[in-house]
Order: sequence, then structure tokens, then C-alpha cells
Amino acid sequence: MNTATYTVTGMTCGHCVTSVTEELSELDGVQEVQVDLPTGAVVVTSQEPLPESAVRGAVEEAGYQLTSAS
Ligand code: 9UX
Repeated sequence: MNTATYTVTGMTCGHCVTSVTEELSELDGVQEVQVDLPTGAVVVTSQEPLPESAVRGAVEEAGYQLTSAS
């Protein structure tokens, strides 16, 4: 199992959190998505490491920006 933490900017409410969570959950192998609204920290647990481009694409599809990955 792989866990990665990202920072997403632009989320301001619980619906934003739902949108980001749903988009990221659709990526192959994603098991869990945890979003902390106040900080924008997003922790994604997946079977294999995810390409950053895929994560960025999902976040942007939801309407937000990926500003860091680790
Ligand atoms: Mo409500 Mo969150 O417009 O973008 S869904 S603030």
C-alpha cells in the first residue's frame, strides 16, 4: 500500500471536499482519500504509487489546484 500527501488549494466548503474526494477515488487503485479542509492536505492511499499527472488531472477536473505533492 502506498500513501501520498498532496496540497490542494481552492477548496472552501464541504462540497468542495466531496468533489475532490470523488474525483480522486475514481483513479485506478485508490483505496482511501482523506481531505483536511482547513489546510488543504489530501492524503491518498493506493495500491501502487500514483502518477502525479493523474492526481493533478483529477484535482483539476474537480475544479481545484494541486500545489504540492510528497
Ligand atoms: Mo460551494 Mo465549495 O460553491 O466550492 S462547493 S464553496
